[in-house]
Amino acid sequence: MSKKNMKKILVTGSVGQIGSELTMALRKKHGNDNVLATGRKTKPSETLLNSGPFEFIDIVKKETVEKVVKDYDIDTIYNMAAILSATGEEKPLLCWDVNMNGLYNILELAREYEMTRVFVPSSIAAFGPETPRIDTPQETVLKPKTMYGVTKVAGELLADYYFKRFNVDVRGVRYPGIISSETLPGGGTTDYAVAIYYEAIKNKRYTCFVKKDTTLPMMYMPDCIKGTIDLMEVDLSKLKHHSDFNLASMSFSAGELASEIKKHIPEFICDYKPDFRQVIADSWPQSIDDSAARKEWGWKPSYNLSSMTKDMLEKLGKRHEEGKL
Ligand code: AKB
Repeated sequence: MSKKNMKKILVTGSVGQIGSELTMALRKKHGNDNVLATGRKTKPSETLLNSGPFEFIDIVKKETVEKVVKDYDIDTIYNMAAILSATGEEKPLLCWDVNMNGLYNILELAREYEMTRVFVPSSIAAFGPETPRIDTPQETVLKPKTMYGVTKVAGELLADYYFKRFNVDVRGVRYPGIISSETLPGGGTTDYAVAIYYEAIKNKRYTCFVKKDTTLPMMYMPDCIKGTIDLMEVDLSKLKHHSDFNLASMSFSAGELASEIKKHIPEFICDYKPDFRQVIADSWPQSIDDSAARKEWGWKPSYNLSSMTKDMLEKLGKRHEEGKL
């Protein structure tokens, strides 16, 4: 590949749940030195540090992002830095600042430096209690009741505005809850669906913070990474939507998840003590219609609850045996 065609990618939030695995996947694909991992405060893992460049930036402070954009000649950004739903309810102003002012800085830099492409994640949190909860359509009511959801709807609109008004090729999906074995999520409502696996392996017990019959759309990390990169690589002419693709994989209740884990660890016990996150979960859809993503860029997930659970328990079980969990 000639230098001119070589992508120089910046990942914000690379120390986070999705960012950490996305960075490694992009490094594998585009070469370690071509993918700059960045974070705000949290110490990056050895894997991230040893495999390519890392810098501390703060997306709310535009000059810190601009410096690395210039230094590394960045032409593509995956903006994975965000405050999630539960933390967003505890710190709504911080949530607005990072998710909106941070996003604005990213989009402005993409415009000013004429970047090739930007990825901006949205979420099922863009929906609210007035949205149809089963098979939620692509075009539907967007009246979220959380600050996180408000920033996701406004973020989708802002990103699409940058596409139409300034020709910045911004793309994004509405992620469901993401389940992964490498980096724990932080501050989300769907975090229980990850914590339950860790606790099942470590203590054979978990107290879940949503009710047993709470059903939400979820996805396993390998599908999440594949979908994210596939959308970023598809030819622009194929896309009718840009920053707001519904994306689905599987839906299950907290009780069904616990039963699936019990098939592998029969002594596992899960009890339920709903807290403030129950209200958030109840305002989100149970299942999603992702036919636009399937049609426009060929989205097709591979994992279901059973294959994901087998893989999660194998991976976490191995790390536990090695004393690394
Ligand atoms: C959260 O729970 O806040 C996130 C999300 C669904 O966007 N995982």
